[in-house]
Amino acid sequence: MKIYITGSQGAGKTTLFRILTSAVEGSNIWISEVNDGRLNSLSKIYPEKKITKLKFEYHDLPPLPEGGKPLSHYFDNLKLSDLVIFVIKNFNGDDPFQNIKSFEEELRIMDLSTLETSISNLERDLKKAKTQEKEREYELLIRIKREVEDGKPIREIQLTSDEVKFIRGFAFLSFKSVLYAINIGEDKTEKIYDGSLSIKKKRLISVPFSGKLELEISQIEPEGREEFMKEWKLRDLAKERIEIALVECMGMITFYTVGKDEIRSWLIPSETKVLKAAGTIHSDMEKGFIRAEVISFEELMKIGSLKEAKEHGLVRIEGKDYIVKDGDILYIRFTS
Ligand SMILES: Nc1nc2c(ncn2[C@@H]2O[C@H](COP(=O)(O)OP(=O)(O)O)[C@@H](O)[C@H]2O)c(=O)[nH]1
Ligand SMILES: [Mg+2]
Repeated sequence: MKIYITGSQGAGKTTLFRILTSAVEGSNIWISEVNDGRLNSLSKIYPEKKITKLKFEYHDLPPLPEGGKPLSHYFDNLKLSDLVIFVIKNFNGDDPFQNIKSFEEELRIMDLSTLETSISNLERDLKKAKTQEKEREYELLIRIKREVEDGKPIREIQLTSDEVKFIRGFAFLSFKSVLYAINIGEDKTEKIYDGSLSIKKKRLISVPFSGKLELEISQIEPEGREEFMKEWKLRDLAKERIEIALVECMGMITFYTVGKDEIRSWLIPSETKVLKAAGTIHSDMEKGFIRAEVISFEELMKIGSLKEAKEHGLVRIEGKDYIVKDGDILYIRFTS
């Protein structure tokens, strides 16, 4: 997963980049392991097994060009990401909702220009030779353009899976997942938890954080953190809070495998069938799939071990069409 961090000068991009990674001073790209609390709990049950965490690649981008400088080059670069984090400086009184509105509008303006070019290219093609396929594409782009003009980001437009496949090639910006990270500075940390700054829409999420303070806390040894967190009324770590939101913002869920010597987390799109999930572990598991043995993370924690869970009949047997839930622990039976 490539995650690009953008925003205006001084918003706290580099501060956030350093909260999310252990990047050395001066670097602006870093691959960082995701801190998953559930994975840590599983490793307490199986201390002898190796843990394999998810990894995200973070890019600390230069600030957005300001003062009427051309933006298209900068935005073209954003197209290469899987998700964009837009950092908002809220600690000088900026209205975060206004900031979100402006950036969303910028994304739509860029898409409109892509749409206009693509539509006129298609018109030219259609004049030369009409095909049903080209006509359908043309109709689709016209429909999308109308909705974008009406102020809708492409991620909110109703599209069939075939339509989604077709538009992927355009890398539309308002189709991307965007996480708005609102830097509240030293303002009351209650604002992180009271929901007043939290938005949750389809592939658009906002998460408050306190840049300077939470960077300092992330740099304290784990044993000493609790005291500071209590003092500042922080219930979680910014890295974990934001990573959970990132996964949700991408429309993904996490499942786990507990193997002979490894505990591992995996990302899949929500609403994925277990057959496909098996395929993300290994293509042989999808090909030779027999059944899945499933238990939720909460149930496993309650009973304490997989062995006990099996004895109590808490491990369910599921067929290939089972829809994997966030937090499921899967064991795939397959023939090779
Ligand atoms: N007071 C205060 N300053 C902050 C906070 N977060 C970042 N800063 C400061 O704002 C300045 C710009 O932050 P930086 O992360 O480099 O912003 P960037 O330009 O977006 O990369 C730095 O001096 C930071 O120390 C915060 O929560 N409170
Ligand atoms: Mg910076």
